Formats: sequence, C-alpha cells, structure tokens
Amino acid sequence: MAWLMHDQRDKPRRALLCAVQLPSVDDAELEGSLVELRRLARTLGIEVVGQTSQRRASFDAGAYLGKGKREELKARIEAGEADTLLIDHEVSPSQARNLEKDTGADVMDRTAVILDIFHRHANSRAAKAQVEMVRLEYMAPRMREAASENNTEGRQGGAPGGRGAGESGMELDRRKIRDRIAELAKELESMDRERQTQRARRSNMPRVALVGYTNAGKSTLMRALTASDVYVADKLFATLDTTVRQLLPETSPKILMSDTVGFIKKLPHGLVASFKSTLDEALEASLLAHVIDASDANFEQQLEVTETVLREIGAGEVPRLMVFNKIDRLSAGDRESSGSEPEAAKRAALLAKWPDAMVISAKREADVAALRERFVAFFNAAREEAELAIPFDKQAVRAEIHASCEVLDEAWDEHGARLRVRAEPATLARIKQRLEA
Ligand SMILES: Nc1nc2c(ncn2[C@@H]2O[C@H](COP(=O)(O)OP(=O)(O)OP(=O)(O)O)[C@@H](O)[C@H]2O)c(=O)[nH]1
Ligand SMILES: [Mg+2]
Repeated sequence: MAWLMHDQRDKPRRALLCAVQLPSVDDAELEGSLVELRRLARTLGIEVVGQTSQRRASFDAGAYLGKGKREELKARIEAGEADTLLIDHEVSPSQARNLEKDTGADVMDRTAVILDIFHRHANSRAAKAQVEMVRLEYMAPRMREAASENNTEGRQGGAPGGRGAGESGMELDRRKIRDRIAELAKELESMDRERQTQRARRSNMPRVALVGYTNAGKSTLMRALTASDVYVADKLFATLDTTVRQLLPETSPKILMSDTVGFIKKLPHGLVASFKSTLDEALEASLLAHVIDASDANFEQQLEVTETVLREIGAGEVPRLMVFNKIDRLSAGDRESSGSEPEAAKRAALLAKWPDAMVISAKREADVAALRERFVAFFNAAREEAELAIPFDKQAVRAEIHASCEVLDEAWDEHGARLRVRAEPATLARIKQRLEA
C-alpha cells in the first residue's frame, strides 16, 4: 500500500507528479509547488518521470482528479510510464484509495512524502518519537479505509462469515497503533519535562534562534556563527532537532544561538503541533533571525509560509531580523553576461522593501561577521546599565550576574561587592528581585 514506507520497497518508485490547480493558484505558484514536490521526491530517492496538472474549481470529492484525467493516467500507467502518482496535496484515505483503483498506480500524497523524509532524517530520541507519532496518526485512518475495502471485497467474493481474517488482523493492528500512540505521548511528555528543566537553566541568557524555510541555509549559518558541526545538506529537512550553541567569538555576556527545523508549504498539521515543543526552545529567544533563500524564485511565498507557521506556534510577536541569504548565487549563475549586477540589483530591491534586513551569503566570512555584529548590537541596544550591591550573604547571585550580564566594573567594600553591569531590563529586574528576597 502506498502510504506504507517508501523504504520498504526494494525497487525505486517511478513517479508522476499530479496536481489540481485551484482557481486561487496562478501558474507560477503551481509550478513552484511542483518543483518543490520534485525536490521532496528526490530527497527520498524517488525518480520523477513527469508531471501533470488540471484546472478545477475544487478537488474531485471521490478521487481528487477528474474522471478524464484518471482515464488518461490509467493508460499511461498501463503503458509502463510510471508506477506511482505523487499528489501535490493531502488527499483523504478514500480519495487515495479510489485513485489507486481507477489508475492502477500507487498513490502517495505530499504529506506521506514529507512524513517519510522526517522519518528518515530523525536522529534524536525526541525527533524519532515525534515523527513516529505523527506517522501513526496519519496511517490509522488509512488502515481503516483499507480494512473496510477488504471487507467489501470479501463479501462480494462470497467469503463465508461477516468478518474476514484480514479485517480482524487489521483491528489488531489498529489497537496496537492506539496503544503505541498512547505510549509515545507519555514518552514525549517526559522528554518535554526534561527539556523544560534544561531550558530554565538557560533562560537568563540572551538568545537568537535561526528560523526559516527548509534549505534556506540556517545550519550553514549556525556552523559559521558558532563553529559547531551541525549537519548541512542540500536536501529538504536536513535538520529536525533544535541545537543550541554559543555565538563565537565569545561575547559578554554570552549569546546563545539555536538552529531549528525548517518549514515548508502545506506542512502536515500534526508535524507543526509535534515540533512545537522542539521549537519552543528556540521561540523563547529574544530575537528570531528569519533566514530566507533569496536566490529561490519563490522566496516571498516561502517567507510568508514561515511567518504564518511562526504565528501559529505563538511566536508572532518575537522581534525579527530578516536575513536574506545565498545572495552569492545570483551573481554566480549569470557571471559572464553581467558581472555582479544581478546581486547588486537584488540587494537594492530587497532593502527597499525590508529596510532593516541583512542581505548576505553564508559562504562569505565578512557577511557572517556582519551578521554577528547585528546580533551583538541588538542585545546592546536593548540593555541598560545598573549599579548592584551584593551583600556577603548573597554571593550566589554574583555568579548569576556574571553569567547573564556584562560586568563593567567590580569593587569590594565592607558590605560586600559593588558591580556596575549592563544587561537586558528583564534580566536586571530578575536579579534585583533575587537581591531583595
Ligand atoms: N551558494 C550558497 N549556498 C548556500 C548558502 N547557504 C547555504 N547554502 C547551501 O544550501 C544548502 C542548504 O543549507 P542548510 O544550511 O542545510 O539549510 P537549512 O536551512 O539548515 O535546511 P533544513 O535543515 O533542511 O531546514 C546546502 O547545500 C548549503 O551548502 C549561501 O549563502 N550560498
Ligand atoms: Mg538545517
């Protein structure tokens, strides 16, 4: 069955991309979406042999594509052109089932493809559990669909007894899935508690989170800014876990950077919810660096998708720095004819529309250094100076001050320590509260 793992097949799929173009979607958007679906498929090792689309006022309720299109596809499948249809939307279990029956091909929808990629790329215990849970939730109704299908076919075939062995097997599987989902939910809850403890320990440090569309270059920037070795790859959803590292060269106080999972158009809903806890870590940042691949023809749409998901997970109000990345790719493609003109023009156009943005290439050291300076400046601008007196019996607070504030001056007298510091107002308020307690 198509919604089962692509990995479980021994032969690579040969797929045709299929899309319904709704009236609200223009040609460029449709093409962009199909290009992206092709990249998603390639990430899974699926060979894409062609694509087809049709304009419709709405999806066919029974089988997503209209009847004529289904007949055309049946002929192409029978001629051996492909064995799988990749649908550029999420379709219901019965739509997928009907489409399979009418065309003779396996049907995989965009959600199944994304879930398969997440499944393959999940490394940590948390990411694995999150992805397994969403996949089971995706699979459960599809198993029900398959079960009722088997049952009907059984009866038509005159099988004795109301319930075929197939169906009770399915029921068993469904119960197992329910149990497993409950087990995973518990596991995730306890991991969440662990994470919260870790988070509380870091909560007093200035933080920047790198967020953005998949493949925008977040991990590349993370590596350059923190000298860490997070995974970078030219594939979609290379990163599934939030990594936290210190900004280098070291600042005073330290600034923490986090690298996060990327977003995509039509991100399955379960995934948004399940990665919320992973993202929460990043979203407690004082600043979100929204990384955008400025060399992608669809970057504006990708930017909107990211902003929408950020609002959905409650990060709409966190201050943003827009970071337009991969600007080097604009001159590279076209060097012979026009030198670096396309880059300069693009930079000007971006800054006209987003005056506070950074336009950079993660591959240029000077650009990365400039980005680092912007982060430092952001925290400096927000910080205030204060004088703090720390009596001898409150020396534990001194350690916290050194961790979370820039200490400009420190002197001792008969009452204890006197510190002149610079820090964010919230940090100062918290420290003063501790000194008064
Ligand atoms: N030319 C060019 N390529 C870049 C730049 N930044 C990143 N890349 C490439 O873009 C690809 C994706 O980079 P990643 O850093 O893995 O992207 P990401 O945003 O972390 O992606 P996900 O983890 O999938 O969300 C890699 O092949 C990088 O080498 C850049 O400024 N210029
Ligand atoms: Mg990444």
